[in-house]
Amino acid sequence: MTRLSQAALPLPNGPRYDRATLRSGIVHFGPGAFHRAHQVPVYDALNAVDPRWGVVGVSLNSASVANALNPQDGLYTLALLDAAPSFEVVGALRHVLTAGEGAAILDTIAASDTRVLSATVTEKGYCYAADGSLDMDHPAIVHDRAGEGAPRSLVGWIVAGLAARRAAGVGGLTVLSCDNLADNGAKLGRAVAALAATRGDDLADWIAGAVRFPSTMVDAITPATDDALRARVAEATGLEDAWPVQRERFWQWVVEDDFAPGERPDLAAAGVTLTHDVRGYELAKLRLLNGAHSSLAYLGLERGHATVAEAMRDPALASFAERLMREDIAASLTPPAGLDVDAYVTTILDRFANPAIAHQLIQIAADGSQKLPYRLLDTVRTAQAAGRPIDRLAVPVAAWLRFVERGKGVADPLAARLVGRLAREVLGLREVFGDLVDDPAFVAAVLAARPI
Ligand code: CS2
Repeated sequence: MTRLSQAALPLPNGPRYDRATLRSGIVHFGPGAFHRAHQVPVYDALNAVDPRWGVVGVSLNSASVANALNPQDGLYTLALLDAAPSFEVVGALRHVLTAGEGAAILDTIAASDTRVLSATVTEKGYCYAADGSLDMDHPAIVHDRAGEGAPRSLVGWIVAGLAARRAAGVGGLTVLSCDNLADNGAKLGRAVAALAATRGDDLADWIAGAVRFPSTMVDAITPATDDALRARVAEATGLEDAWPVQRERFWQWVVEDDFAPGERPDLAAAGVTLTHDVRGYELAKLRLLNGAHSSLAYLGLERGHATVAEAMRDPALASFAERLMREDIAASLTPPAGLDVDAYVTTILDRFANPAIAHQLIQIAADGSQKLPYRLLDTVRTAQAAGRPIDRLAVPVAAWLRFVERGKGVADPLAARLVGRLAREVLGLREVFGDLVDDPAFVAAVLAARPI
């Protein structure tokens, strides 16, 4: 079977423009499944009229994306899964660089065509402490502060890249954090400023004047790629693709309208929402969708389910998730004008139940120590401050504690301090629970919470 690559074009299912005219307007750290399923297709739509928005990916921790996609000239297939699935070949990703290609990474960030530096590196990729500031004691940040050799952290690469950009005299750009963290842009801006300030030059001042860090809300359910998807794509397209991606048809991207001056991608033309109130969207999505997702993951695995859709077919779990969202989480939100929270919850429940998507609960269960603070614990804090009960919110937190105590399938940067530990011990981890460690009502509610 022929492998997907530039030589196989043109194809009826895309890309719908001449890739020879593409320029690289975007440098993206973390070109994994989520970025390629959610954002690269948005740039593909823009390139059909304005081919400045090609993407250069940078994969810091693994060469596997580069090894799979560079032989395909960056091309890959996006499977959109619903009752009538479709398969599109996406063209906007041009090349993937790895950490060993430091000079090329810096040159790309410093190129005048580059207008956006974005990231999807998951929560742990930012090296933040529990209070959301850059963890100056994180080994990668300690290394990057010393300034010897190539950076190891995302924030270190951004600072080095911005220094190269200033030296090249090409002006600032926009840095877009696209992970599931509240205030993701503002947090990244503060982290970059903090690391730049340790350099002993005036780079931090230049960044403050030339670089913008809008916050974003990203949403599209994107199960990890597996061999079943590779086989399905080969059958549907007649081409071999080493790393296709899959997602539901629904997608949403809300971006704070705060870009650096100069050229920028016309994201609104491709269906992205630009707003000055991104926080309301971010919190609604993180607390409702991701909060319910993590709850279904820990409670569902315990009840023997493998996927979200399967968990949603379990009436006890489906009704728990619905009540958690409608009664407990919704009360913690101040939705932006125009967001009907009840209708939003209904859409989320429908999306979770999508039988065309096999979203593994164990994938969602990963990195709980990094996810729970944004997904459930902030909601607990809001409920307590308003004097509302937290019993139901404590149920998934307790399920996470049982999950890490059992240890089966736990993938988490804090795994060594979680696996096999008793609930009471883990509840003392300030990196995860912050001030809630000292809150007897919270600790009592979690210890009292029973499985469903
Ligand atoms: C999921 C998210 O893996 C997880 O933790 O909750 O990836 C979720 O599917 C996306 O945020 C949906 O936009």
